[in-house]
Amino acid sequence: MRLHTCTGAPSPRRVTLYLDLKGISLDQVEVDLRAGEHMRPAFAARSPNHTVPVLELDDGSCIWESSAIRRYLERLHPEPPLFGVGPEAQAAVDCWIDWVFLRGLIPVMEAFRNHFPGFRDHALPGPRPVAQIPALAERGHSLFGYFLEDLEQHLQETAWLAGDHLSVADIDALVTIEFAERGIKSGPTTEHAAIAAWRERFQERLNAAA
Ligand SMILES: N[C@@H](CCC(=O)N[C@@H](CS)C(=O)NCC(=O)O)C(=O)O
Repeated sequence: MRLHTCTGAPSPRRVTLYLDLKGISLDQVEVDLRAGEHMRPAFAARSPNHTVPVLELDDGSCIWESSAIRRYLERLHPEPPLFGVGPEAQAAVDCWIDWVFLRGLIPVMEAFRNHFPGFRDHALPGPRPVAQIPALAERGHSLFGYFLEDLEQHLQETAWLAGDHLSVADIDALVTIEFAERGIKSGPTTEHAAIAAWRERFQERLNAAA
């Protein structure tokens, strides 16, 4: 089994952070997105979307969505659980995964890909041309601001996004914030004290898992 990945890109990071917290070690193959390696036929055969991450199994079949990769690995390695334990906790994790995706990750992606000239006609990943819409970049910045406000308020009441236990929803929120800090130069400020404390807790868990 090997993971096709690209260091620094947010979607692969949703998986590599998961691997770190689970203590799973996998062979990793670096895909050079800047050089367009993912657009070549060899890679296209692994992912219809031409995106990373892709988990290639030993029989050559491929799982080409970060969410699907994590769920697959969770079935193989249930401990420590990162998708919640029991129906209610699992439902809460699912709710927060979707919340982060819609309220955080998509806005940051729109702010990033609709702004930089390098993404001209490639505002969405994939093989089809997609025009940039500058207004979406602007809207992405505003929506990310709301995301931070709402996350701050939520984390004032709970240790982790979905309750008492760290889950993949926390991974996705951290990936979103790191992506925004690097990609669109926006992020939490001193006003976001609960987010800062949550990041410290997260880092402690990563240190402990290392
Ligand atoms: N929904 C996919 C999104 C994957 C995705 O967009 N990956 C980006 C890197 S973060 C990519 O491969 N981009 C290639 C491109 O923009 O052409 C997942 O979560 O796996």
